[in-house]
Amino acid sequence: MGPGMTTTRIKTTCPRDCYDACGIVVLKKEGRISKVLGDPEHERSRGALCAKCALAYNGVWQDPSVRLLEPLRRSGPKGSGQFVPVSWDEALDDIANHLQSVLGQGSGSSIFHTHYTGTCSLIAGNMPNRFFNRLGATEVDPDTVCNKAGHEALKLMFGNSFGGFDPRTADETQCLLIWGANPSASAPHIHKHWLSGLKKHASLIVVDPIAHDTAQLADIHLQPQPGTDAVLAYGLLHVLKERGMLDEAFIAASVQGWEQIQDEIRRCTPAHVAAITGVDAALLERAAGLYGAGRSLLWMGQGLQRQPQAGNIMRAVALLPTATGNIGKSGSGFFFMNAFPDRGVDMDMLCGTALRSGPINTVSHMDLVEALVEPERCRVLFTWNNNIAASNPRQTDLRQALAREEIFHVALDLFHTDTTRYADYVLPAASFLEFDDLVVSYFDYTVSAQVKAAEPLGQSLPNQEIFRRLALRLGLSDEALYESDAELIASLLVQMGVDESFASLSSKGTIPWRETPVLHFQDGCFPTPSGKVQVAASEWVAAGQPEFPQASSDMPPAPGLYRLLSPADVWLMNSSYGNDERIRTRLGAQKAWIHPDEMLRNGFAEGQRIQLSNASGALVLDIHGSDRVPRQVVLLPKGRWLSHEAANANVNVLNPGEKTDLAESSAVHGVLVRLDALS
Ligand SMILES: Nc1nc2c(c(=O)[nH]1)N[C@H]1C(S)=C(S)[C@@H](COP(=O)(O)OP(=O)(O)OC[C@H]3O[C@@H](n4cnc5c(=O)[nH]c(N)nc54)[C@H](O)[C@@H]3O)O[C@H]1N2
Ligand SMILES: Nc1nc2c(c(=O)[nH]1)N[C@H]1C(S)=C(S)[C@@H](COP(=O)(O)OP(=O)(O)OC[C@H]3O[C@@H](n4cnc5c(=O)[nH]c(N)nc54)[C@H](O)[C@@H]3O)O[C@H]1N2
Ligand code: SF4
Ligand SMILES: [Mo]
Repeated sequence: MGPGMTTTRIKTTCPRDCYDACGIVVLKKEGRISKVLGDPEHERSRGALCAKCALAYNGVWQDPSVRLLEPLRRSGPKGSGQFVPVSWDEALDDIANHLQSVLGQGSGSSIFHTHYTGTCSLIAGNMPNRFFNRLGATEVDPDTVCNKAGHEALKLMFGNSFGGFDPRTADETQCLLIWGANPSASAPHIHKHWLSGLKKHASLIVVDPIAHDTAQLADIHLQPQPGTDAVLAYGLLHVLKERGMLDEAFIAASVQGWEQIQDEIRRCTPAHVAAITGVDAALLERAAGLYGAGRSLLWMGQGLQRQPQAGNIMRAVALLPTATGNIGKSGSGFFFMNAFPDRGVDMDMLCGTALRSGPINTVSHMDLVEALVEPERCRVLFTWNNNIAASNPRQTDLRQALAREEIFHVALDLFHTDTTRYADYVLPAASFLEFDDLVVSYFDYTVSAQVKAAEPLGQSLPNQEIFRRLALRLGLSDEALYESDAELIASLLVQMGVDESFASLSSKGTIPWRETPVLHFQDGCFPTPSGKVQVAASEWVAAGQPEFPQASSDMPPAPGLYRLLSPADVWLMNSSYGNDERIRTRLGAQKAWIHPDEMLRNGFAEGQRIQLSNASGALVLDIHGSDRVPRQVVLLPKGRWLSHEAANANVNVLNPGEKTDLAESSAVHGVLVRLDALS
């Protein structure tokens, strides 16, 4: 082999919004990336990327004919898709001029920005907030489109939503209860390796309306109607209490408000619960017995809390580890998200909170349309790291709002998306393969290096560099706006207590954050006002919740209506990859699934084109029968690109943007639709 054919191997990490945070190996031949693969030494990926990323990272992610290569300026009406290439200088000067004129009138808060999880790496995902904090901009609260209700509920109850069980302690568990998560789609390696390992010594219970692949792996699958989970949780508590399986000592020492829920527990007999949830009473009793017997883990999924009564549901389900003392001991605990603030990352430093001159203005994603259509309220809009036209509720209204000429819109992305179409300027972002950063898994307690494997494609730049350059055009002098990636990486490693250089971390890819497993609440102290688990507390009332969790549920859909569930798609990462040809081939036409009996009842043929509709909109697609879906439910996974669909819309055209009962978060799994055959 000649010197020109040398293959180099670079370890890096997938920074997408995914529990797995896979280790990656990039192979380079003659200085060019020849293949992006899973790292065989990484505990999760074990040599294989998930099917979607294996295609996309070797497909669109590196394809110069699909990636944005240079800044673009709009040259036709908004949304028309007409753009001309411009230089970075031209683009940044013009954008800075627009910002100057708004700032000159003292209306920093009319500069809006929406961002989320295009990349979850620490710097590219967070540092741009410094720029917006300095301008006094309005932040569209990122978590409100995903998991804010769950975070708020766990924070009110336990004082911390960012730290859950350490998966390494699972060796000591006898039971894992997965409630409203679907690892087979959203955490494919955890499903494949971790769960099958765990099943060798522990039982698996899954609570989900859909019999997905993880539910099929379970020893017990409880299949409630959506939105009935609080009643189900109380039913489990009823059985646990009857069988004397509660941890009375833990309750006495560490729980506030336990006595207030006794009536709810009493009335939730298995028969009562079965009537409301549809879960067989005997199966519920078996599940309670398994969970109550051993050290048990509880994984509370994101799907669980995208319900109208999300706050109440989360607190009711979180009663299970509380009641059984499955907290603070190895092999026990609950997990929602092991996020990086829990690993020492100083979020205020990373996001530049100190650069604000006053309190931050925020608005929920659920209220974005109102903000955009109100004259003068929003004059400049930045969208970076997300694709709101595809991911947000009220798709039709949002697209109309984005088409308003009054709003000066700057969009950053790797690709020309359904959102960038509406922008005045589209700025090309570099991909995670093209710059250094840090990745912190939200499942495992690890720290990983994201390592530059290639030069940015075309003229693209990492998010943070785009905002550094824009700050310079605005003549801003705050040093924090210009901190380099290398400086930031070094201080983040120190904050996390990682005693290694980035070079050393890069050679390993991923390291454990702590050598020994993390055990939350081991000392029995909870960072709540009372120092206890707050089952009932005035803080709940102040947050607009009842004092204690209610054994309540959503009403079943009225006759003729169906509950629409739109969770993660196996082939997509939110809306990412919806533009990859090979992935689109696998996705096929947009389709939804209902129970075979419902197919019969409606007289639908397999694959027939039907219409889903409600007051928000209508979507025409193919309908299929599946006994994995319960009656009265339609399954239609999220994430299709509008412009690649015959309907020029995806499931969010049906999403009215209803808020949860806590934290103004998305109640997208509560949407109701009707189904009609097309004549
Ligand atoms: N119906 C329905 N809708 C939902 C949900 C649901 O369950 N049902 N789930 C919601 C949830 S949980 C979430 S988190 C949101 C997610 O929604 P979004 O945050 O909009 O996520 P994506 O659709 O993946 O958009 C990320 C964009 O970032 C781009 N990107 C990738 N890397 C970079 C980068 O380095 N820089 C920049 N500038 N861009 C980059 C990608 O190309 C992509 O266009 O969707 C929500 N929408
Ligand atoms: N392949 C892939 N992976 C992803 C993503 C993706 O789009 N595609 N998105 C990423 C993001 S942003 C997130 S937030 C996570 C989300 O990943 P998860 O935490 O797995 O959450 P979801 O996929 O939204 O929904 C999980 C399950 O919740 C169930 N569910 C819905 N309503 C109810 C209910 O009322 N009760 C109960 N018990 N269950 C209910 C759904 O049927 C679904 O099976 O996945 C991440 N990983
Ligand atoms: S999206 Fe998830 S499963 Fe796929 S490569 Fe990235 S971390 Fe792994
Ligand atoms: Mo999410």
